[in-house]
Amino acid sequence: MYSRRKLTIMPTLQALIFDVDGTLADTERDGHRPAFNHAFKEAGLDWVWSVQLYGELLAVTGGKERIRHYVDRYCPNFERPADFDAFVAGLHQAKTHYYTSLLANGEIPMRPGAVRLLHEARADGLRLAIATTTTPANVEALLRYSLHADSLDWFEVIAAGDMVPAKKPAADIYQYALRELGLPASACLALEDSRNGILSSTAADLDTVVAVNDYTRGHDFSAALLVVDHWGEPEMPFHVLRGEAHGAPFLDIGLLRRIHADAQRRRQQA
Ligand code: XBP
Ligand code: MG
Repeated sequence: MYSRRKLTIMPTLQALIFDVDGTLADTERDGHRPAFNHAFKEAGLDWVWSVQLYGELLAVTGGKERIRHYVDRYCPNFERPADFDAFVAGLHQAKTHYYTSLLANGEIPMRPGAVRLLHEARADGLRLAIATTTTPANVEALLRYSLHADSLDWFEVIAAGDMVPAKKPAADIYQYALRELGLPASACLALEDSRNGILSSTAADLDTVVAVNDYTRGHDFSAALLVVDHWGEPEMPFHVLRGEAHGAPFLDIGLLRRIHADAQRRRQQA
């Protein structure tokens, strides 16, 4: 009598879905934050978001939502204009203008290992997507000026900002990216930098690896497969903060494929 072992097909890794802010580039402290302050000053407002205050405000994703939260929480006596939504949208539009100018001046570099990883993923035939809370204009400017003039074409899907009703930590933006890719979550990995980000990716049932930054180092990443201080370069090895990197000095496609396969195996054995 032979035993009928359940033949289980292990899903292979087919796509990487990248977050943008904090993941591809360290954009918040020296990019988005000064752009917000520039827009506030130009509007004649005495609002100044310090490095520390901005760290607290980052708990709210989305620039427009963050401005509203700031007014609600810190400006109880602010006399709101009649059309407050239009006022917020106007501030955010000005901020986006300043932010994309910073990018065009080459002031926001990609994070260590991010460019190498993207080139390796393309060479390996992995499909690429983006799932971010920031605006499509900001994504396009970052890719064009900090990555490569043609790099918008590297990503099959750029899921960004108001394309979905609910921003991170809701799953919407990752679910949108998966639908557009036409792939199950089991065939993908998400790369993130923040608690809101991993809450969003895991709510979409995506296995996730994380590179922390100064604002997110203390966040709860217990759901991550691997947490590192940056994606690493041969001449600048990363430090593993959580999970198993099997001795690798930096994140590459081989390590991502191994991490993905191990996670799928664990899921099937559960
Ligand atoms: C980070 C965000 C964004 C940026 C600001 O996005 O929450 O809101 O802080 O950009 P992610 P906008 O980590 O998902 O890339 O002002 O364009 O929202
Ligand atoms: Mg992020």
